[in-house]
Amino acid sequence: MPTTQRTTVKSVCPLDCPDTCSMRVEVEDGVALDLRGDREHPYTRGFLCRKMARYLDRVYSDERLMSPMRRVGPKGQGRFERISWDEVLGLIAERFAAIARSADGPQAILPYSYYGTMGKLQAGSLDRRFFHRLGASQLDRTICASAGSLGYEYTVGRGRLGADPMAVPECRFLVNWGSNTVHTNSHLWSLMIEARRRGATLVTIDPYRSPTAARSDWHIQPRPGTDAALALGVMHVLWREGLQDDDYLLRATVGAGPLRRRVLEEYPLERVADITGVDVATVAAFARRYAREQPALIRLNYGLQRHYGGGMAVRTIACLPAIVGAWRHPGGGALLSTSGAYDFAMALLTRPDLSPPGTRTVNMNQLAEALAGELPGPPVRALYVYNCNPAAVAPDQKRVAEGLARDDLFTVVHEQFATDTVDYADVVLPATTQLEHLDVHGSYGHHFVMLNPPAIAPRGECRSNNDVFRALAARLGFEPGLFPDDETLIRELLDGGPTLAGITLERLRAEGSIRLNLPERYAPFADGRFPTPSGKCELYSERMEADGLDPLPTYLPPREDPRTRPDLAARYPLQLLSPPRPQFLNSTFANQAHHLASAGDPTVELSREDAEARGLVDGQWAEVRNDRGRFLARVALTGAVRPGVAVATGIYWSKLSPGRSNVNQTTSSALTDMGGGATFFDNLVEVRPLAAESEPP
Ligand SMILES: Nc1nc2c(c(=O)[nH]1)N[C@H]1C(S)=C(S)[C@@H](COP(=O)(O)OP(=O)(O)OC[C@H]3O[C@@H](n4cnc5c(=O)[nH]c(N)nc54)[C@H](O)[C@@H]3O)O[C@H]1N2
Ligand SMILES: Nc1nc2c(c(=O)[nH]1)N[C@H]1C(S)=C(S)[C@@H](COP(=O)(O)OP(=O)(O)OC[C@H]3O[C@@H](n4cnc5c(=O)[nH]c(N)nc54)[C@H](O)[C@@H]3O)O[C@H]1N2
Ligand SMILES: [Mo]
Repeated sequence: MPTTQRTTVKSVCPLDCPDTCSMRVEVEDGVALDLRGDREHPYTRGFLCRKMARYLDRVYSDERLMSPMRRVGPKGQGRFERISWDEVLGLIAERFAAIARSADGPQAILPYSYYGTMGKLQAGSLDRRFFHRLGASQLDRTICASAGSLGYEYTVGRGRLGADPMAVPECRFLVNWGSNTVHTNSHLWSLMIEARRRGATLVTIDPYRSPTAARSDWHIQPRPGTDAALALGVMHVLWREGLQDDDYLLRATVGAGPLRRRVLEEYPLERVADITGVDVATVAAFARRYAREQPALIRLNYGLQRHYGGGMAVRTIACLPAIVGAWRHPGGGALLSTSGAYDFAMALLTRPDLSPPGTRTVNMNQLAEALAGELPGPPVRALYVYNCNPAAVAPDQKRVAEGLARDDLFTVVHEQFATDTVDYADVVLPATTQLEHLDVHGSYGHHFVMLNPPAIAPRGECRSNNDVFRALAARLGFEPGLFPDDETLIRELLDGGPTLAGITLERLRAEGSIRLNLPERYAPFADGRFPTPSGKCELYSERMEADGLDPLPTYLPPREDPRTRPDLAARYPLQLLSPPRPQFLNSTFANQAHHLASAGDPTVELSREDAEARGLVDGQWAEVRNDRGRFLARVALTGAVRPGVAVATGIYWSKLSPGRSNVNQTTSSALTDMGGGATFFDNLVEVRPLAAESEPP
C-alpha cells in the first residue's frame, strides 16, 4: 500500500482586505483537505472571515477556468473554444508586437489590474516590468484608495502610516469613521471588542446603520459626503472649550493658528448641523469625549472617501488626533493604512525606469473614457486585464461595456472564473489561486511580512500571473534577466529599508510570518515628528497650496447632492451608497453558490418615508436608475438609512443579476478632489416599482 503524504502549509489570504490572514492548509497527497485561520498568528488569532473559511470551495470549484480559450461568438456572450498555451501566447505576442510597430505605438496597449490578489509578486512585479519594457500606457490604480491616501499624506506625511492595531485594546475611545469594521476589517473589530471589555466606547460615524454602526455604543449618522464639515465642527468645540493639547500642537504641528481661526469663524455648530444633519449637542458631546477619553483612535476607512470631497475629508479628519494629542499613546491617533511601514524595494521590483519617458498614464476610473477614445494619446487597441473584474466593479458600467464590446479592441483576460469581464475577452487565460503559487505579502492593516508557498500544484492548465509574463516576455524577445524566477524577485523586494532589516526569504520559509522591525510599543508620531516637508503634522499645508488646493481643511460638498444640485435632485432625489456586502469581496465570491445564496437577491435599502412616497413595499423588486443606467433590486426596509439616502450593497455580477446589470451602471466616473479617486458613493438616483408582482421580468 502506498503511504499517504500529509503536510501542513502556512499560507496567506490573498484578498484585498486589511487583515491579511495567516492560514494553515492541510494537504494530503497533493490535495488540500482543510484550510483554517492560524491560531499562532498574533493578528489572525485562529479565525477567518466567512468568505475565506470556504476558500477550498473556490480552489476546487467545477467552474474554475482550466485552459486557455479563444472567443467564438460576439463580444459579451462569453462563447469560447479551447486553445493551447502555445497558441494563445503566440496570438498575444503577435498582436502586441503589431500594435507596438504601428503608428499608434505601444501606448495603444493598456494593462488593467487591481488587487484580486494582494501578493507582492502576483499583484505587481513582472507585469509592471513587462508593460514598462513594452512601452505600454501606464495605469493609475485609483479605484479604491487614492483620494484618502493623498489627503492623509498631505497632513501626516506618509499616506500609509498609522497607529499600531495591536495596541487597540489599550484604547478608551474608538471611532469607526466611515468604516464597516465588523465586516471589512473583522480582526481589528475583535481587538475593538477586547477594548470594550476593558471599558472603551465604540463609536461609528456613517450615514448608513451598517452592521458596525448597529453593534457600536454610539452611532452618529451624518448626511453622505459631509464628514469634513463634521470634523470642522468637532475642532470648533475643541478650541472653543479649550480641549486642545497645546503642548503637542506647539511641538508637533504647523498651522494651528490659521486652522483655529477658520473653525471658530467659519464653522459655528449651527452651520455644521445644517450641513451634516447631526445636531449641535451631538457634535459637542462627541468632541468632549474624543478629547478626554485617551487613548482615542479614529479608524478611518476607504468608504468615507468615495465622494467628490473625499481627499479633503480624510485630510480634515486626519488633523484631529494632533489637536487632542492622541498620537502620544500606542494605539492612539488615526489608522487609514499601515502599508507605509513596509520598506519594500518597490522600485527594484516594478522597475518604473523601464517605461519610456513621456508615457501616458490612464486613470483606471476612466476606463469608459479610455475605451471610447476620449483621453489624450493614441486609441486603446489592446487591453490586458488581470486581478480585476472591471465589467462589474468600474463606474459608468454601461459605457465600459460598450467599450469592451468594440470589435477593433483586442482584449486579454487572465482570470480564475468566467466573470462579467471574461465575457468580453478575445482570449482568456486560466489563473492559479493562492494555494497554487508562491507569493509574499505585506498588509495594510497590520505590520507582518508573510510568505505564501504553494500548497498544491496548479489545477488544470492554470498559470500564475508571473508565469504568463515570463512567457510573453520570452516571445517578445525581452531581456531574460528582467524576468527572473519568483524567489529571486522576493529577495530583491526584501532588499529594502530599515523596517525589513534581517527579514530574509530563508527566515520567512522557517517562520512564515515576521513582524517588521518596529519598536514593540509602536506609536509612529508619539515624539511629534512627522515625515512631512516641515517635519510636523501639517494642519496648514504648503504642498496643498502649491497643488492648487485649499491649504487648510475645508468642506467640499459632493458633486451630486440635493443641496448643490437641486436640478438633478428633482429627477434623482436619493443619494445612493454602494458599499460591500459581507458575503463578497468586491465582486470575488459573488458567483459561488454558497455565498450567493447567503447574500440573497440584490437589495436597495430605503427609509420608510421614501418607500411609501413611491408606493414601494418591503421585498418588492424595484428599478434604481439615473441618466447613466439602471439596475434591479429588492426594496429592503431595514431602518438603516435616513430619508434621502439609499444603500445597495454589492458587488453582484451583472450577468448573474436580474436585468443583467449591477449598481455600477448608475455610478459615475467623475473623479475626487485629489488623487484621481473614484466617486462611487456620490451618486443621485431614483427608485420606482418594477411591476405589480414581486418577481423581476
Ligand atoms: N467583507 C468584505 N470585506 C472587505 C471588502 C469587501 O468587499 N467585503 N472590500 C475590501 C476593500 S477593497 C476595501 S477598500 C475595504 C473597504 O472598507 P470600508 O471602508 O469599511 O468599506 P465600505 O463598506 O465601502 O465603507 C465603510 C462605510 O462607509 C460608509 N460611508 C459611505 N459614505 C460615507 C460618508 O460620506 N461618510 C461616512 N462617514 N461614511 C460613509 C458606508 O455606508 C460604509 O458602511 O474593505 C475591504 N474588506
Ligand atoms: N459600486 C461600487 N463599486 C466598487 C466598490 C464599491 O464599494 N462600490 N469598491 C471599489 C473597490 S474599494 C475596489 S478595491 C474595486 C475592486 O475591484 P477588483 O480589483 O476588480 O476586485 P474583484 O471584484 O474582487 O475582482 C478581482 C478579480 O481578480 C481575480 N483574481 C484573483 N487572484 C488572481 C490571480 O492571481 N491572477 C489573476 N489573473 N486574477 C486573479 C479574481 O478571480 C477576481 O475576479 O472595486 C471598486 N468598485
Ligand atoms: Mo478597495
